[in-house]
Amino acid sequence: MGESMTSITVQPGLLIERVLSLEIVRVTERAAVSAARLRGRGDEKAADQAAVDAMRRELNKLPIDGIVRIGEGERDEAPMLFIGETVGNKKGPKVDIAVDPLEGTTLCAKNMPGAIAVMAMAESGTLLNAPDVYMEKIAIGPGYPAGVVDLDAPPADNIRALAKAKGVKPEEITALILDRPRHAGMIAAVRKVGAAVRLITDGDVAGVIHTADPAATGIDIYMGIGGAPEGVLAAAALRCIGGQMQGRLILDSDEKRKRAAEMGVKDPKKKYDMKDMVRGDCIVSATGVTDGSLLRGVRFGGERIYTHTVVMRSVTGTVRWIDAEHRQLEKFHLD
Ligand code: VTB
Repeated sequence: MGESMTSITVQPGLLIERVLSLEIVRVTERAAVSAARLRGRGDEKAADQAAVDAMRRELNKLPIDGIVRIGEGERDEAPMLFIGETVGNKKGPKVDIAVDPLEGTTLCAKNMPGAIAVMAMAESGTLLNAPDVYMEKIAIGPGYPAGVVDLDAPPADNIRALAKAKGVKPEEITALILDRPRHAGMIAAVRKVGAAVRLITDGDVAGVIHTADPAATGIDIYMGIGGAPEGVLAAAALRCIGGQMQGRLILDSDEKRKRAAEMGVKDPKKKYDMKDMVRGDCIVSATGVTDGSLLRGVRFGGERIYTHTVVMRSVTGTVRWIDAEHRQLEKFHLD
């Protein structure tokens, strides 16, 4: 017939990873749906637990030999998805796992915008093993020269440098910052130089992701202090979509320094670049729990459940937005 068939060729090492980029979507979808059932009930613990259970159940079905590097807590304090727990059916590649089954538990409990279920899967041994402490963070999207902003520069200098690189006035820059008393000085400095501040009450993984597409989100820069585990997840996402991020653990007590050292942190004052936090290829998935400016929340439509997910792959930089309609509802184990 003379017709040539084209076939898909994927490098052998990347095949599993490519297939897993859909499997990982299932994991965050399940966690999001389970948490969303408990939206607005004022019970943070119950919502978080529902998301953790669902995420762990799905993760354990995946053809991976995974180890949780960023999880619900350290072994003695978290019964599930603790740091060091092995996940997956062990019949696949060795991978590092970072999870936040419900990022923004308070947002979910209060049914406020921006709660997500999020996870990252990375090449074995490539994720920063961050203890559950605070981290100073700064992040911007793609398209800027390396080092245009810096964690150690004053906020006003960073805003001015970013504005210059973007070719706009500082007045046209918007910074996203967690609304906490500890950020009062930073917020004042950003406003003084003329820029706008958008405050969020929680959810700085999504906060950092906002910087990747300023035209769509209106956010040019994320800055401030949030959780270190969230920092590693955000770095994984930005590694896929492009952008720059720096973070530094806040180890302000002997106990924290000891914990960090036990997890392999050699220099407690190290300024981590995005690529120090996520040293290899990764895939990241996030599903909306409540409606947010990045993702829509779960919709329960009687016969169907609707989810909205973004999944990204660092190897190719592909970002997929997945609107799913679920008809087989038993899979969610909702009752
Ligand atoms: C942030 C935010 C999280 O914790 O990391 C924040 O992204 C930092 O901690 O959603 P504090 O609340 O103590 O300031 C969360 O709000 C909750 O994990």
